Amino acid sequence: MTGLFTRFSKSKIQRRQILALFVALILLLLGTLAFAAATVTVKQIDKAFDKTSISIKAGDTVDFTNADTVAHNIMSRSADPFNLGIMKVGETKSRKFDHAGTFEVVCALHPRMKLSVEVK
Ligand SMILES: [Cu+2]
Repeated sequence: MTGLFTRFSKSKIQRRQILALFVALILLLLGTLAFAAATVTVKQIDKAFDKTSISIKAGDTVDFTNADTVAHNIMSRSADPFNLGIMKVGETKSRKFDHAGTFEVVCALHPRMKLSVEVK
């Protein structure tokens, strides 16, 4: 009876250890996903951005894809300025946003094209 109890207790402890290890692994995975930087795609179609605004986290990247029939020049004169240069049809250029704030992104060739990027 004592032997059976000991064996039962041992396996229960082992099961708890395996469960604890499993929970730790899941938490680690969730933590990694929560802190992983994301990439958001914004397309240019018909001389416009396919979104008027996006909200991202600091460290995230925006892929600007020219899905239009004309060239574009994505840039920003805001507090975190950048200029991706001329983008040919079908071309994608990326911009990583490291600083929090709201930035207006425009096209130097088409002044009506505007995108608000909120970085949290
Ligand atoms: Cu343009």
